[in-house]
Amino acid sequence: MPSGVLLDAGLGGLPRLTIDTGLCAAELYLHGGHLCRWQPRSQPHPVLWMSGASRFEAGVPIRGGVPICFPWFGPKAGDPAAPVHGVARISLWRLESSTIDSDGAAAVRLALAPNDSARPGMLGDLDLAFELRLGAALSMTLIVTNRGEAPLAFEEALHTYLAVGDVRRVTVAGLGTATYVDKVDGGKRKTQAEDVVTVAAETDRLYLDTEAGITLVDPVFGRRIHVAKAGSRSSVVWNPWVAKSRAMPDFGDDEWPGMICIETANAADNAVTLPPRGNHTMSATLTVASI
Ligand code: TA6
Repeated sequence: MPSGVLLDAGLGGLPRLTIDTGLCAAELYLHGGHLCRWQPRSQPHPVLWMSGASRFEAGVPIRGGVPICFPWFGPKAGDPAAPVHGVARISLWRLESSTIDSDGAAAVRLALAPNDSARPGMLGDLDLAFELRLGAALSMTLIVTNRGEAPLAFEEALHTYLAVGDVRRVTVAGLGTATYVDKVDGGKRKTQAEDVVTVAAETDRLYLDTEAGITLVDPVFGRRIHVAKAGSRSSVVWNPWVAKSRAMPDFGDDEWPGMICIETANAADNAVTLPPRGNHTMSATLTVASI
């Protein structure tokens, strides 16, 4: 491991990569390929939110950070017993490489092959790689390759949990006029009328056919987080509010004001179909600036 990068046993004894450089501090679990912490040195507050009630156990998703939803988003169509949000976040990924680049950023590559799936056969012939660059900015790239002989379809999301001072006071810009599926209102399709999204109740929206970057303005933490993306046509905005928080055992009852999910995805109408030996890349880049 290069200096500033350590592979050790983290919470629950799960293998963890700890990154501690002049640019940022970060923690990446091989379980789920799950980034749990990224904090640039310029930021007094973590950028990624983690639940204090999260479990750290094989086969169970971690609550917070950046879960990787793959190869389906939400419940699996026609298979209610399948794990919600797919198997990537509950499978053990392999560490392929970790380096420190000339600009001081850490570059890490993880891989998940069909045989690594926590549920045999549920990745089909889809092979995954996850590349991260962690410095003053954070970039995450999910690369999917179809190793099979037939076209394969999948959904995906970088289900990013952002830490905020008070979710009732943030604004989310970049989704104006987009169509969204409102999961709090029975999946009705609506159009985002306002330029900015604000949160005043349970919010669970899957925005479709949008490639726009998203800017979260947080007056309490005094910062703006921008999420630029590529290879993604869906975005999700989520806050569970009071009742849903209480219904989730791995989410603290009073934690909901401190987080919002801004997710980079391809889901529903935007699911991706890959030809044999085809590949697809989706990436999100987070930058933080004080306001
Ligand atoms: O991305 C939003 C969402 O799909 C919500 O519907 C909510 O269920 C959330 O994900 C969390 O899902 P999880 O399976 O991690 O509890």
